[in-house]
Amino acid sequence: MDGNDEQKLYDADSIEALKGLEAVRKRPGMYIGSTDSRGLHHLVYEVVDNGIDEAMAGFATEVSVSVNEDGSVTVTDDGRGIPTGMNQKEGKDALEMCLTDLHAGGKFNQNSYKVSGGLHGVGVSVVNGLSKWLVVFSEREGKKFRQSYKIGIPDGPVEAVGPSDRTGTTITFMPDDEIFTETTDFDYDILQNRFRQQAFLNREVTIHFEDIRAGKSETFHYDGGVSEFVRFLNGAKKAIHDPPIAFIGEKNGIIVDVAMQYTDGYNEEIDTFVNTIFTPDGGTHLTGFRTALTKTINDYGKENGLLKETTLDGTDVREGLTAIVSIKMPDPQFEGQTKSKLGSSAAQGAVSSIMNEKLSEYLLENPAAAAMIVKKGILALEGREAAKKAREITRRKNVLESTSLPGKLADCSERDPSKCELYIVEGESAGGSAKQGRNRAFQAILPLRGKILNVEKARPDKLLDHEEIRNLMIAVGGGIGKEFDVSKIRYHSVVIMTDADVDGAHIGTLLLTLFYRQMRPLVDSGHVYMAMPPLYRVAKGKKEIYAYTEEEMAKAVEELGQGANVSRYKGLGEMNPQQLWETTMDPERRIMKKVHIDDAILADGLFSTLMGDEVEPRRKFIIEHAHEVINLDV
Ligand code: 0RA
Repeated sequence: MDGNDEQKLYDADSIEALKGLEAVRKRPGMYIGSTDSRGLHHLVYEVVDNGIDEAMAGFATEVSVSVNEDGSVTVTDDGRGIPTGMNQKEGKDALEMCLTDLHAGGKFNQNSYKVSGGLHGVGVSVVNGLSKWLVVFSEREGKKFRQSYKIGIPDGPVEAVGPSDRTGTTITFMPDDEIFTETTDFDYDILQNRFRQQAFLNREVTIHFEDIRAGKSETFHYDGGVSEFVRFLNGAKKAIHDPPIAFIGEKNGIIVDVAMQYTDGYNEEIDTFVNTIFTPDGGTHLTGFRTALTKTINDYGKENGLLKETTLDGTDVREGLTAIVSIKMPDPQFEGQTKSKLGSSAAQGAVSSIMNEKLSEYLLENPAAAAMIVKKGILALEGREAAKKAREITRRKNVLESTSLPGKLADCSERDPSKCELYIVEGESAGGSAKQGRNRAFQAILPLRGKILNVEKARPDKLLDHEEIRNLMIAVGGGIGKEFDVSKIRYHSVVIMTDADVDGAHIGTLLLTLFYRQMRPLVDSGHVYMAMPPLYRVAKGKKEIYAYTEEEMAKAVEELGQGANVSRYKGLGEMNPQQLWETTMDPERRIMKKVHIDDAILADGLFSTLMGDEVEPRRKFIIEHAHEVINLDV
């Protein structure tokens, strides 16, 4: 092969690479999920995950991330550095291949617990293709190498730019605003949550995070790993034993890292991960954990005379349990449309066998905690049986009363749920206005008297003792708790309408807690909304303008000119039925925000913190964090 041939080969490969990145730019969603804020943040995760892969493989300990003044992001790790030097087969520098060939990363890097599958592990080349510009430095073999790119295309060859006495990789990229048309702003809280979680899951790594623009920085490192993760999730909940039960083991090349802690509450939260990827739909590792948990606790109870005739079922032994199951395995297989469920059958056996062995060991060595756990399971079983009886009674009653709707509900005449809206209104007087102002064809009104029960603190079998909860359940129509069936709901829009004050916010949170804990699919399928009443009425003569923000108010004052009169609405009750319809309920004019819970892990902790016993964390959380978990889309 002479020089010319080599040049041709190089060009041919460059064209191949170009085609690959063109595909990425044409259909970015295929590679990073979406091009909204979520997709934007995936770029950072992708680069950081590469550094964490190096840490998992034992070559790196530190990953530093910085959001720079100009909005670009720099990620540095102290791993081996991306290989450099001409790749004979491809006729191209290995570093360039890694950053421009769609699937090059995996070809070289044989780390067996690599993050792969799901949306991650697509490779830094995808980030490169979606960046206006990117600069990479690789330090290894005593030298520092550099290459830069524009929308994934090299500005020039890989160059040695100086000596180096360390190894590692540094990548700086600027997301392309022609791809990320919605936003290119990185959110401190979103990134912080992700890095904290990665640090919990990889106890060997330290993640430094700095946002120059936000003027904030933080370092995440947890020697306790998933055990500290569980403590963090339990937040303000009361644990019945501390430290969490934690163990790590290995079987058939699968590393199983588990931590669990029982609280005095009733919620079960088991979050599972494979190679640090969250698997929201569980899968084989979760099944292995659950079966082993049920078996081990029952065996212990029987052998130690704590359980006589009865056998606890899975829900009994999981009541009040918070757990993290994090496994690391080569080449995990994911299932389901969103690839959010682990399918690899080897994981089930590995998790259950390590659980069986280590959990029985723990129970034998900690008889006091073991007795409490078994006792808690027995209480759950008793509660479950009592609830079953109560349901049977309710069912029988319902047959007699032909499932009558609550008297306070002013229902709509339309019967097709997809066209129906239920307004849950704070206060009897606003409820009255809403009843008069609504379009009774498709809008139903349920007024609430005062505050509803905080379901976070109530026994599940006692919920239906509360009239307001019963009314809400019957009105919405899908049932409650584990039996909730979203296909049976009577309204496809459930709208929370409260005053724009502290009490209103509290009632809103109580309702969201009820929906999140007891009617979760209602929230997940996007049926829950917050009504947004105007904050001001600006009037002059016969003209009036409703303003929903301070800015709108200022604009309206300007528009109406001298003599404009501004009144601030303090509550829904200040509006007459006509005004309530025009400003807040008329589909043509109203503003409603859809409630969606972005990150189930965080939301769970948030609700516990918000609705638990301790006041201080609640106050702090409401002020600092509420906006980041409960995302409201207009
Ligand atoms: C390919 C092969 C090797 C390491 C890497 C890629 C690597 C990629 C990235 C991306 C960010 N940080 C990274 N660190 C390493 C192995 C190289 C060897 O065997 O020395």
